[in-house]
Amino acid sequence: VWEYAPAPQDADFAEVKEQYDLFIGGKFVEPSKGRYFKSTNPATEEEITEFAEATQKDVDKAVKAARKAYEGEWSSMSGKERGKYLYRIARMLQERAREFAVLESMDGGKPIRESRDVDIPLVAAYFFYYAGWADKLEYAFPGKKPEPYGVCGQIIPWNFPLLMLAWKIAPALATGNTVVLKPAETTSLTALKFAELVKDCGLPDGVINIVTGAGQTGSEIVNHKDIDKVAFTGSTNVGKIIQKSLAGTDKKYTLELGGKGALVIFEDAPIDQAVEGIINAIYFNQGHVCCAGSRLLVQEGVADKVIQKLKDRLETMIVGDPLDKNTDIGAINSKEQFETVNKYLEMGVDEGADIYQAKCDIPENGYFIRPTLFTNVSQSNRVVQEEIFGPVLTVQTFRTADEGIEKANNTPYGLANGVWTDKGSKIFKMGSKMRSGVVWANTYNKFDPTSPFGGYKESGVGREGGMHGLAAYIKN
Ligand code: TXE
Repeated sequence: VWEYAPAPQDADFAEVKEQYDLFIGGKFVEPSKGRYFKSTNPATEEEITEFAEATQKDVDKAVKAARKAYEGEWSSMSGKERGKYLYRIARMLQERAREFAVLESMDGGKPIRESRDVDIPLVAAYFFYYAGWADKLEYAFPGKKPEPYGVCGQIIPWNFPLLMLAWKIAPALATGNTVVLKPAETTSLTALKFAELVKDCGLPDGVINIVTGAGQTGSEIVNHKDIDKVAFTGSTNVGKIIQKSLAGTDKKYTLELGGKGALVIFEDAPIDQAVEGIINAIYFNQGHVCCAGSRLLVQEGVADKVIQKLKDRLETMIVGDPLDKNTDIGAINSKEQFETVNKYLEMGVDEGADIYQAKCDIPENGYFIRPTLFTNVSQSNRVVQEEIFGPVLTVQTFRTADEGIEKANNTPYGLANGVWTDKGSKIFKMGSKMRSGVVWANTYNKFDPTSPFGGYKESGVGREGGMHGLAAYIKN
């Protein structure tokens, strides 16, 4: 739980309109072709609302609005003034935290306990953090004249909708850029609610533009000639497409892509604490986490004990209604992702793994998957190598630290890993030898605005968060 004291709530309910337009130049405008697409609640399969489908023409309009804002009032504004807007956004988010949390859970399927205690408080925290940098850029980058890129195109995924928006928008604005952001098609609701908040906060028109749509809209943003920088979070496949299309242009880019994090549990680890760590690492947000710890590597001497404790713990987990405060695992984000995860469950069995699923009840409707373990897997199995992005953990054993390191590093990804041990020396060894942007020790999935985050290998290019995240929005 983030330590900022929550501000008083002024929204007791979460209002959802029947239809949402695009947010361009400070106004809500209809999409040029008049097309909208439906958005459903993955826990009930009921339609929630409709979002506008932005075409090339709409993206162009948004980029022009962002350019106009960049060349107008925004670029001549002092850092201190820009910071004031970011502080204001952060405060307004806190005031409406409950409403945002409910909408995030309805639209995306994550348990309300997580959106209330993790997502939304962190969203505010990132805005506060970058607000603080806005008037201190010359101290952050001594000897430089920190200049923004101009207009940034930002494309975000569906696993942490509002948090990814904050990771993108807060540092871009702190450094004086303007943005055109596209939320994911299954989770655009809180981005549009955020647009309403932006309108209320008096930010100059065009500094933030939100366009909705599917991959095609994203591609129009990436390839628009007047975009100076692209920031993308999503699948490694799409990241590669974006990287290829930017090759040969002078656009800058950061890519936050997939992962297949390893949890290395040594025999000297506090076992009960490690089991809780594993639960948090893989079942948080239904496993829709790019840095999820989806591969357990447990030292042979304690393997049976850890696996048994893990199975017992799975039986206590509650899978179901995301809006129920007791729920541990909510709904899989979309029908498509539900099918993907189920495909991997079948694949694991076909590859010869033993499957263990908690025996808990799950609702009849909606996209729910019981927490799952695969034991008896080998390193080359696709369920060990590929990002499943669901509540599915593979279990392997190792004997020596070097074998643990070798297995941890043996996937195409390198975003995050974790280590559990009583020995500081092992933490240092694993921290320096495991090839990933983050290595957590005796904990997992801990986020803080001051810490940089990003991947090695196919997990991405560049860093977000902290001063690194600020540097990603200024010219070298
Ligand atoms: O992601 P996409 P998908 C992984 C995860 C998941 C898989 C598929 O393994 O199972 O990806 O998810 C936009 N040009 N992750 O297909 O397509 C899209 O509209 C520009 C991991 O939903 O990458 C959305 O806004 N943009 C990941 C965003 O990209 C394009 C988070 C992400 O969608 C585009 C999400 C294009 N050609 C999925 N095509 C993580 N690492 O956090 C799509 N988009």
